[in-house]
Amino acid sequence: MVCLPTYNERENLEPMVRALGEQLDLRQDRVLVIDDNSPDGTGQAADVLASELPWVEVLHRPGKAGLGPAYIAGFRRALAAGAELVLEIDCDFSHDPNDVPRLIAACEGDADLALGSRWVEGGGTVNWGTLRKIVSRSGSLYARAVLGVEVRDLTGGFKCFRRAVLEGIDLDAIAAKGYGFQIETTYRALRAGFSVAEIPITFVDRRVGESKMDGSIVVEAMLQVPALRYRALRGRL
Ligand SMILES: Nc1nc2c(ncn2[C@@H]2O[C@H](COP(=O)(O)OP(=O)(O)OP(=O)(O)O)[C@@H](O)[C@H]2O)c(=O)[nH]1
Ligand SMILES: [Mg+2]
Repeated sequence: MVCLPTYNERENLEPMVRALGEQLDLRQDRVLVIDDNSPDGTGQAADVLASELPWVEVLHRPGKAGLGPAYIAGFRRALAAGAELVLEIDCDFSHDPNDVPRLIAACEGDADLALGSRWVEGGGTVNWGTLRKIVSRSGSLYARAVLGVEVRDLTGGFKCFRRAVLEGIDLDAIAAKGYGFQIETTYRALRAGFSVAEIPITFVDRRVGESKMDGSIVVEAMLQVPALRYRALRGRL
């Protein structure tokens, strides 16, 4: 099950869903659009697609509540539907749908959790300004140092989980909404003893639509990293 969270992605939605369809085994794989009542009508566009394409489902949520809660709702739906692998991917083409099979293959191999990673050999970013690069790289370095883990790209949102990982981490306990959500799911997976593989990807800055990222998401993640470490040291994670 590919979880595709959307907020005002009207222009990107259909090309993204169709591009995913090219990469998936449509006899068994599904795309789940998780829309937070986008004012631009992305949710209705998703319904139209779902009525045409039997492998597309839509989860409508009442309003913008952040990426983390949207993903958790999507994960629950995927688990309830019996999904063996659950993917996360952004709907703005920053994550290349053509890379999906490599993430799936990693989880069909040894990895319990496969991360699309910008900061390993072979990975990188395109069209990113220097500031964005510095924020992202230093964010991952900081989280890595504080948490004491080897993973190089902790903030990315292109991931494939085996269902055991989502069942084995306490989804209800995750409060973070932005990058912190990505850091926390990976950290919890590592703490629970799951194997994490980093698959090199090239991240491309969004072509159309507006960014929903803002400073508060960065601050949330910065504060949350030491809190996570503290909870882990106290044996509460
Ligand atoms: N359902 C839902 N989706 C969201 C929310 N915030 C962001 N998204 C979606 O999550 C994905 C990532 O969000 P982006 O705004 O691209 O965040 P980003 O990649 O950090 O920043 P940019 O690429 O600069 O826009 C996109 O598909 C968004 O539409 C939200 O509150 N709810
Ligand atoms: Mg984006």
